[in-house]
Amino acid sequence: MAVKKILTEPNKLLRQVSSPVEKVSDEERKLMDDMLDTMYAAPGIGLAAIQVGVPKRIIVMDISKDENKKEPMYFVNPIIKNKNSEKATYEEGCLSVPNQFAEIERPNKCEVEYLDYNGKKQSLKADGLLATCIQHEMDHLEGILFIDYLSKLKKSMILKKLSKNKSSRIVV
Ligand code: GNR
Ligand code: NI
Repeated sequence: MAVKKILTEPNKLLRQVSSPVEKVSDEERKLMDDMLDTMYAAPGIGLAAIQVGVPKRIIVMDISKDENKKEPMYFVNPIIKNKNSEKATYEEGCLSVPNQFAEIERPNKCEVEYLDYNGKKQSLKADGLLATCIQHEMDHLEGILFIDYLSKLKKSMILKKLSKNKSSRIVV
């Protein structure tokens, strides 16, 4: 178990498309354990492997509200089967875009197929925050960040702030 460094924009790795996992083995389980530690330490409700620099299609999440009752979820090679045409808007943030938040509209429900911690095939119907978070994390697997959905102006303002903070080592 280890807390890893989370990559932040601007970083080319965050734009890389992640590769499918061939087999869920101990190496992947170790990565998922470390990702979960990293996510809880941040703290955040989801994390994609690329955010710790590993370009594999692996996501961990925990959207439980009770800090004392952990409900970790693991998704390997997730595929969205169905997206609802109805939309929902959430204020999103991202550990790779620190301290920046924006309202993002996405399908309000989705169905996802994936392999679990043990490599077993699973499917899940998600709505609410779970649906939003899964879609946010799956975007990471394609090298997409939530700021990509904003207007050019809003996006460039956020990127400017981030580069400034990075170069002067100030974290606001
Ligand atoms: O911790 C996180 N919170 C969050 C809130 C609204 C929508 C998406 C998220 S995911 C984010 C953690 C993160 O960056 N995952 O990639
Ligand atoms: Ni994110």
